[in-house]
Amino acid sequence: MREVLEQLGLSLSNHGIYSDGAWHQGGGEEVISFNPATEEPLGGVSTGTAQDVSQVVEAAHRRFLHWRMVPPPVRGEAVRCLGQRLRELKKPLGMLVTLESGKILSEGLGEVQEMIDMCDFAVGLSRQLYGLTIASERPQHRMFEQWHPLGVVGVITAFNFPVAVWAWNAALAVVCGDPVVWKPSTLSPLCAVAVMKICQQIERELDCPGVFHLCVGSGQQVGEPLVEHPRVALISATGSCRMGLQVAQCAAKRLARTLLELGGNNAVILTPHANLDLALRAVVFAAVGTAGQRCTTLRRLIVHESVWDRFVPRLVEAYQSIRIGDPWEPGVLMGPLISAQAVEQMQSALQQAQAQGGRVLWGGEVLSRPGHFVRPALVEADPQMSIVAEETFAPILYLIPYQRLEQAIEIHNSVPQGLSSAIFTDNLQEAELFLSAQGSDCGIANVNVGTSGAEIGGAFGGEKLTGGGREAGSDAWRAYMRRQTCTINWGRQLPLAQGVQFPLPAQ
Ligand code: UN1
Repeated sequence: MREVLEQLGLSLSNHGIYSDGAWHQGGGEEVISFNPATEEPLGGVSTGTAQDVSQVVEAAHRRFLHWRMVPPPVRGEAVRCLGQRLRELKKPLGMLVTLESGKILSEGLGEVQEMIDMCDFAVGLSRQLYGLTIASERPQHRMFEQWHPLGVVGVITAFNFPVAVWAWNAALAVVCGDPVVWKPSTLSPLCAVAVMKICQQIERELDCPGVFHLCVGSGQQVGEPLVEHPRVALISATGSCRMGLQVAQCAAKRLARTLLELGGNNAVILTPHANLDLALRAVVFAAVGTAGQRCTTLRRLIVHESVWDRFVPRLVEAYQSIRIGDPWEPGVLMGPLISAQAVEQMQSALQQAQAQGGRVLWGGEVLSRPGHFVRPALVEADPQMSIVAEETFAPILYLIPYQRLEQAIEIHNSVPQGLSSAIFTDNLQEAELFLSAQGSDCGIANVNVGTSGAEIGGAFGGEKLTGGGREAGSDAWRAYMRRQTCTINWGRQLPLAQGVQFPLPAQ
């Protein structure tokens, strides 16, 4: 463990503020990061205050005034170097993700790969920040759109993807001309410090200090001042719906832009035409992967009553075979939850489910060993149960029977969140209905692919209480730029749009 930390330039006590190419202590208290699998401390990180946030944002803004004029492909070079360094450090950084977040090593490495993919994508994009050319209705006029850098981007991330979600935002923002100020979760501050040490090297090599910034601290001490700061043009926040509502309200006071990626309550519909072998593997990965702590985690399985008896016993058997333990051990598929509080929340949700008429088919117990370990739970449920409409950030899968596909879709869409969704079927009509405008109401809708594990090439995000933001691939970059519509008159007349006449009296 110590070698991993050393390889990444971390010590037992680290500065949590990085700004203008230098590390600072900040005025807040130190947070200690714990390994959720052992409850042992991994290291401490100092935190910032509102005053530190202000200084960091001002520094980022000063850099913005210069960075916005650097040609995008040259800005892309910083991201290309970041991707290169991440390739070299994939193993130790993946291991640190595992140590700090508790996800299994393959997923820790996958998360670093997601950063690398995002860097590659953004480098290509640095030559493709295209604007439209528009046909003008006026003679000898040319109309077009161009995209300019927006300003400082504040990025608030959660513990469950302690590095990848920052990369979704940072890789795009930097290419788009926006310096980034990162507020990571205080549950995974070491990952953020490690990433920022890599950024520091790149800023030195390319002589561009001030592009990447970090300010570790709580929501109240660092998050709120960041969202309130008038120089922060865009706040990209990932976390609970509750947190997102606060961010949105606070940002709305100064009409700042937000990009919100909040809670999910993702479902799979399993039809009579599903390939059950395929579905079984997909369901278990989506429900149990990352110990049920992804925003894309499968939380509701809506099963046709004709397949219930063939599928559910196999699912219980698969759950029984899942190895739970130290996430760095080969063969382990499920690590711990992030904290004792997460374990309590899971227990409380299971109690509520039972009180509301749900039946626990398997699992849910807390394991008596150090670390926050639980057994994943399968609960037979009714869609009317209020707990089913909530996102509990833990491995609880509610199983709900249905008779008609239209009814399944109604159940599917009946929750307040709208992130990810999937149908398992080999029937074309069923698949297309699910993807149609009267099908899934989510930002992500899959056929024969689970709800989690999206590639970065697509735009990522969801509707309703999930917040409506889109990050990562496709045209998500547009959120990090401002659009300018330009009209040039290259003639010697002044024709007005819509045929309006406005003759001045002869002079
Ligand atoms: C999250 O949990 O906040 O699609 C992000 C997925 C991952 C990203 C999850 N690529 O599951």
